[in-house]
Amino acid sequence: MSNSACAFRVAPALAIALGLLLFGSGPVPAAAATNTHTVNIDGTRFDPETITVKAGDTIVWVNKDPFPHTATSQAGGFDSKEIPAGKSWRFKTTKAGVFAYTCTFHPTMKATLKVE
Ligand SMILES: [Cu+2]
Repeated sequence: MSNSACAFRVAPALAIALGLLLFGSGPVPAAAATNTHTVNIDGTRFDPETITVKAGDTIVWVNKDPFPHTATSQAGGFDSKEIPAGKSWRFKTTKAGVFAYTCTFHPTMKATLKVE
């Protein structure tokens, strides 16, 4: 076997290795123009209690408790209605503002959504 024949066998493996290296360390592809943010509902609390997003972003409230909750802005803006245990509800923001919200079942649950 000549050296050149050997090189032909090695080259594809090198190319694959290089490709994996580039793929693994390359920049993460740009996210979609709008972002999605998660608010967990866990232990009868919103987590995080304050979240700041850009208008057009989507918020997903994930109810991790074994009983229902709501995410309700009583001043207007949004109302999830009942989010059953283990379910989630998403809301796409449209306009800037500061929205205090609560759970209608548990008035001690208070949180704030800030839309910039
Ligand atoms: Cu609740």
